[in-house]
Amino acid sequence: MDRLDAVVFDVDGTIADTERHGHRVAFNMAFEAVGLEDRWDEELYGRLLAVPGGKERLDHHLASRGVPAGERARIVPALHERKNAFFLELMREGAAPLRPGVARLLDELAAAGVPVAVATTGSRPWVVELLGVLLGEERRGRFAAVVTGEDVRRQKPDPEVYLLTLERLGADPERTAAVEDSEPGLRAALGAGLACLVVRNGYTMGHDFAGAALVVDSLGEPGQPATVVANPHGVEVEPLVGPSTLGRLVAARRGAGG
Ligand code: XBP
Ligand code: MG
Repeated sequence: MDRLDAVVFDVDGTIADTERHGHRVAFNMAFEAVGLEDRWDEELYGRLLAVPGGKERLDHHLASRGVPAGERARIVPALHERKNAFFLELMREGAAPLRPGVARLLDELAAAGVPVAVATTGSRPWVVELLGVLLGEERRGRFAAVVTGEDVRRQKPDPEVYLLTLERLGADPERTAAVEDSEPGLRAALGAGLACLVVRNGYTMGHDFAGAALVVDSLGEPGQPATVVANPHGVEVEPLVGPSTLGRLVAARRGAGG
């Protein structure tokens, strides 16, 4: 297998499809809990996802309907905390299960001795908890680094979260792969020099994934192979995307001088 220093996983939309029935519903529950009339339907939330960070998304939305900055500064932090609590409740109830192939890939990477990490815009109060809810304590313990939106000054598409993750891993970006779901996530990974595998989802289907080393609709599970959407390096893709495919992506990107 081509050498892999590490694989860095995004969370929202990648490990689980958390946005549509997780975060979005939790934001609406928080609005209701504090007596606000706002509700984000699936279409509006899809547009609001262009704003990285839940607090920033709330501030952007409230500003768009004329809430003064001072009032926003007063209500957004508490509103976001309420959302995070509702979000974890929803996820514990199974609102957004693990995406196909995530647990399998993590287990295969562990068996191959490849370190893994998380780099997410999401907030630490729920990220670490959610990894345990979705993956179990043993798999959660395998992440050598969990870097969240609180740990950086600039959110994706800025590469800061990936640069910090590489630093904590002591990994060579040219031998590290990222697994992402969205264009901002892809841009952040590319900006830090990683080869990026994109696993599209309903909200990111139409994003521009130029620069991705491979785009699939799923990592693949037995009986449900990965569907390749774009394979610019023409690498051999296992029907169940595993460490070998990721190693080939990293080698191909290095060979292409990307
Ligand atoms: C996705 C995000 C996050 C979530 C909401 O992060 O942009 O803001 O939508 O989580 P990623 P917070 O895909 O990088 O995991 O409310 O905690 O920001
Ligand atoms: Mg994401």
